[in-house]
Amino acid sequence: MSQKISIDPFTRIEGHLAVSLDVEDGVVKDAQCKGEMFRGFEQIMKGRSPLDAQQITQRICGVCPVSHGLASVKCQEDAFRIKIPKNAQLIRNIMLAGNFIQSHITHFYHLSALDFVDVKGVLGYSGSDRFLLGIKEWVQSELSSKNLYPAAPFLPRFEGKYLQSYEGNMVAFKNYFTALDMRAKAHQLIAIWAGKMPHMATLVPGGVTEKITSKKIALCRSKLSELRIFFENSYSTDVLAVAKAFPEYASMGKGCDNYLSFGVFPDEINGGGDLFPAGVVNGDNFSSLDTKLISEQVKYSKYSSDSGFKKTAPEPHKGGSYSWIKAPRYDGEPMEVGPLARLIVAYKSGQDLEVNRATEKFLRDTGLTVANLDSCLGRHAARIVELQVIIKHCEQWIEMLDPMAPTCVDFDIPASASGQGLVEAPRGALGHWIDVKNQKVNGYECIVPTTWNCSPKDDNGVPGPVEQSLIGLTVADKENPLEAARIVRSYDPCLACAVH
Ligand code: NFE
Repeated sequence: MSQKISIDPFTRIEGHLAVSLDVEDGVVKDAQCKGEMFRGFEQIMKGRSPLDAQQITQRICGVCPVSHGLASVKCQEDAFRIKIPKNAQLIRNIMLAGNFIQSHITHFYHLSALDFVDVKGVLGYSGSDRFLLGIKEWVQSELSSKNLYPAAPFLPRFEGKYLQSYEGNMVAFKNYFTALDMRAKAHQLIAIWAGKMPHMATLVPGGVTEKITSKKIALCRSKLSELRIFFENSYSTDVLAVAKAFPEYASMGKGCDNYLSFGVFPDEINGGGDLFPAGVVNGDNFSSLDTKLISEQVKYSKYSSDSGFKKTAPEPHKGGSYSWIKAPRYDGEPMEVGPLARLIVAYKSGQDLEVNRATEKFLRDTGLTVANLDSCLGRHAARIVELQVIIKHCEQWIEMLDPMAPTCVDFDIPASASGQGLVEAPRGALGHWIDVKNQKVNGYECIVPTTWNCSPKDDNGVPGPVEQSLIGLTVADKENPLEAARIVRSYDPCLACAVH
């Protein structure tokens, strides 16, 4: 029997993702990933000073503004032929590291852990932790109230098999709240150099305007050390507990088997090379990145402009379209981007890299294989593997800051220029492209991680990566499609970014 399942809204924040599934005899035959709004940031940029770009485009998102800011200054630096000083690169790495930590903690605890952790378990809490006793009392009173959504945001939820361990549930649930403080600390770490967070004030083409002092270095060390302790003692162990309790998810949620990374964290310790290299993987084949092979296809997207690049003419009523998200393709193929893509691209590049040693150690410790990484659990695991490497290097970048050396350089804006800025955001490959004419923005284009992952079908009818992860999935209970929720959220979709 054929049925439709609609999950709308999907994400716990950024609620304009909808997913619809065509299910036959419990198996997903087709999936549609829908971005349900248009924002028009590229249009907003036209006619403005290029120097507005990093401020305006950071407002695409409050979760990953560091990456948008960096992509924006990098496309200007490419266009204006600017080389930034070493201090600027170090500060940018530190700010981006802080953003990865903040974003990954948010993703696990606040956006996806509640798909696995049994929050109702707190009703049976019998220990003496005053915080958990307070939460238990609150949930009880909510459930006996007449509130439309009692105990939100924890309930309602899809019912199904949650973590069985009483101890595991209580620890992870308490960490949900500690994680809120940790996110604030990660923002404070960034704000030491950014002036404020979210939306950094000090990031400019040519570098970073904040001066380096020994007090700021000491503060930065102390924030990072608190984050490292939470990462090692809580986040990593909670992810591993979920992985142990739900081993079936190490073979569920397989993506499109193509991976793209723009490369990130240029690292002096690594001889100036990226800590996570750029590249493309199709199946087992690694190739170097060529951005000329990127196109945006729009047959099923709400745009009247043609498929191609740098074209955005919205058309809400276009026949046959089902999403405001475009379908980016690399050499005609869909690409998964994000933490898993960074790991796989590094691994298949065959280079001697620290991240590859961390991946191998993770696989040895868990008994998983590289093939298992292409899965729902693999995406969660990739975040803890990469954070381990990023935190370690961030500690070294802090020690390399030189208070006596400059943090930015001056420059002129030429009459006409164009450039591209590539970076990796927490959710994957992010590119900004700028065209300048008469010293004003003549064209601006962003291709964003969730646009790759949540893309609709392309001009050839090939589904996007998230859609491919859902097709073939068995949904046990159509009223509670928990399997689909877990898989889609493993990609950490951010629709505010995707539709920008
Ligand atoms: Ni709105 Fe973002 C990240 C970017 S996702 S969170 O990470 O760029 O498309």
